[in-house]
Amino acid sequence: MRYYLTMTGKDIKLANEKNDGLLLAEPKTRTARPPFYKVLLLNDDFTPMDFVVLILKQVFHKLHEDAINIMLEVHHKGAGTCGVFTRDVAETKVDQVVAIARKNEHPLQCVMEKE
Ligand code: TYC
Repeated sequence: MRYYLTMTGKDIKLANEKNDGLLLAEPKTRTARPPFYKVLLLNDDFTPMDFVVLILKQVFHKLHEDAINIMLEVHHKGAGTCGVFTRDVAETKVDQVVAIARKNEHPLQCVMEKE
């Protein structure tokens, strides 16, 4: 007896000449997406505005105008999103920001948050 694997729409069936097929699997309709992480800058009273703009341009590749707007959002609201990344990239960005800030003796804080 010959068997055939058939696919009709999303159904995968094992069929033979005599029957219409046995349903083997209904594939998941949703494909899991990798988790993403938001990287946020936090406000403080000491880090110079120009330095924050520089960070946004150097680490997050923001255009000058966008960097100013994000910096002002952080300044006025307490926090602001610099970008959304996979976990490894987000961790690297956070580490880079904190390292550059400490080297320049600024208390700037940068954190990541699961989306
Ligand atoms: N609040 C700071 C100031 O007035 C500027 C600032 C903006 C600091 C954004 C941190 O993430 C920050 N100099």
